[in-house]
Amino acid sequence: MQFTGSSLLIELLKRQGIRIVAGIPGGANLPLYDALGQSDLRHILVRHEQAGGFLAQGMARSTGSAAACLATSGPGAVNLLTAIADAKLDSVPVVAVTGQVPSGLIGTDAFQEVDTYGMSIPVTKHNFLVRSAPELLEVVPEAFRLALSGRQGPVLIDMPKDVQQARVEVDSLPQPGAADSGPDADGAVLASMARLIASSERPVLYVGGGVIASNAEEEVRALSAACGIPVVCTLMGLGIMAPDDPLSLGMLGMHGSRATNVAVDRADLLIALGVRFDDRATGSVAGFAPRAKVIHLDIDEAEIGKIRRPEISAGCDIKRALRRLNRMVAKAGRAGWRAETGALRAEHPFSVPLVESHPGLLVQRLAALTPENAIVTVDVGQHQMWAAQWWPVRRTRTFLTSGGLGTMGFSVPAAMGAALANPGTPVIVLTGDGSLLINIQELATIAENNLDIKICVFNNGHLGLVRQQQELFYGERYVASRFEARPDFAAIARGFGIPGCTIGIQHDEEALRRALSIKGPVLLDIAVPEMENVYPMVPPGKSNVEAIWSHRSTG
Ligand SMILES: Cc1ncc(C[n+]2csc(CCOP(=O)(O)OP(=O)(O)O)c2C)c(N)n1
Repeated sequence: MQFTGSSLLIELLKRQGIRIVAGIPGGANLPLYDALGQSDLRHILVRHEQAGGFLAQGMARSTGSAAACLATSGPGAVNLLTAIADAKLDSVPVVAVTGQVPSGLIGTDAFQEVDTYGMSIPVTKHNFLVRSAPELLEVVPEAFRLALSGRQGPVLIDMPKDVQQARVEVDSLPQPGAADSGPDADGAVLASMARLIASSERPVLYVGGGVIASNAEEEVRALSAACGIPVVCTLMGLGIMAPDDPLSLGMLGMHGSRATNVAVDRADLLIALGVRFDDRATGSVAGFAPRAKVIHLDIDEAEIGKIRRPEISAGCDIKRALRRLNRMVAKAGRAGWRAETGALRAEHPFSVPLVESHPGLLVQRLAALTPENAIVTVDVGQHQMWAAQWWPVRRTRTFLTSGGLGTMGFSVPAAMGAALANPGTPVIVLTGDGSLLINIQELATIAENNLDIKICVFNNGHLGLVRQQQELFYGERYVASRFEARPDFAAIARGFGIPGCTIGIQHDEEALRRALSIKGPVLLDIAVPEMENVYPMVPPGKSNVEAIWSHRSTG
């Protein structure tokens, strides 16, 4: 078979199951685009490479499959790096293909040359600089295998222009790269975990994104139900337990409820599954679950003991380990502990909104007006935390958020990926007036592809989470957190060809309902109180039980 480097790359992407690829063309990847144009791969022309990376993430996060994106050399590649770093911190399988200047010019400061390979090393799981077209036969399947295996993550393939143009004769095409099956936990280790669970009186399951990556939600619920163990989750673990499950205690950490953080504080055993003891989850590490022994299961051995030394641990595939563990554990009701955590939950829900205009109520209202199977993407800031607290996440892969890197600008392009990968599934964006502006150009992409995405802007006229920290921890010295210019987002949306509505009073339910019932994409600019804060909030350096619980109490 005759290929060029470019047509071979496209063929290999297709064999990996890639049907949609996002990007922007430029001088150094035009041969690739030429080959793309002659294939049946669907290309989404984003308006900023970062958005192409987030679009790929939206596909990968909502489906669990690897997704791909493209960028040209130099500025294109550099623009993509934020989305790649974001995928690294949240372990999202994305394969990025960048164009590079011709091999002979590498290192000469050629036009649009940057050392993409070097710059991407710290933010990728692995990266390749392809030196010849036949190498692609190994590199592409290997890139996908690496992105999907073990702890998932982004892989970058940098392709010089001459490699894209080279002609190559291929006898046979390789098998697509697939995830290796992760290691198994040792049987004796699992047996001692079962014994430790049996001897504990106040165990808590602490679950995160690793459970979702290993598709182990059912096994977690089974363990919780069999042994009467309450479950707390990280931001990345929302959806593992339905919020109305009596054993679900919700999100822990900096903005977790008092019930959740107090339950962890009282626990005598913490069963940590697919989590990395991130500082937003633990607060001060010394004060985190101080009475608890720790069991830690994670596919990434490097996470074990990184922050907290466990009593028993295994670097293994969580799903398979839990299946075996669930057969070993002694069934238990733990009526006393369940009653205690149930009472905590009843006594201390999230700080109850005191006023009708509280954005938590807006989140609930939007959820009630949105079909249950919807995928929600959120941006970064107060609205993200209100969403995490108040949106009822019933299934995994339906709440997409930039957890690790906390990248403003994530929600809109991630929603585009979710909409493209899940046709017919409603997609809703919750964003802030700050975050929206970071990738607002993507409204053009949404309009061009008529993606059915409802964008809800929580407009408080501020970089709200920054303002909140200045209020609470910097003596109300507000620096660079207030927007003096207030864009008319509804008019801007219309300028991009998307219906836009301004909703002055956020509890005007009828106006919300009308706006959300518009067919196709729509942007709702919703006024929310400017000085509202997210509570609880753990002050920097404090332990989770020292949170500021609400406007009124600090104890
Ligand atoms: C790219 C990027 N720059 C800066 C920050 C720091 N930051 C975190 S939250 C926030 C404010 C977000 O404002 P907005 O999107 O309006 O949301 P709000 O907090 O008001 O709900 C900022 C600036 C960030 N997370 N990401």
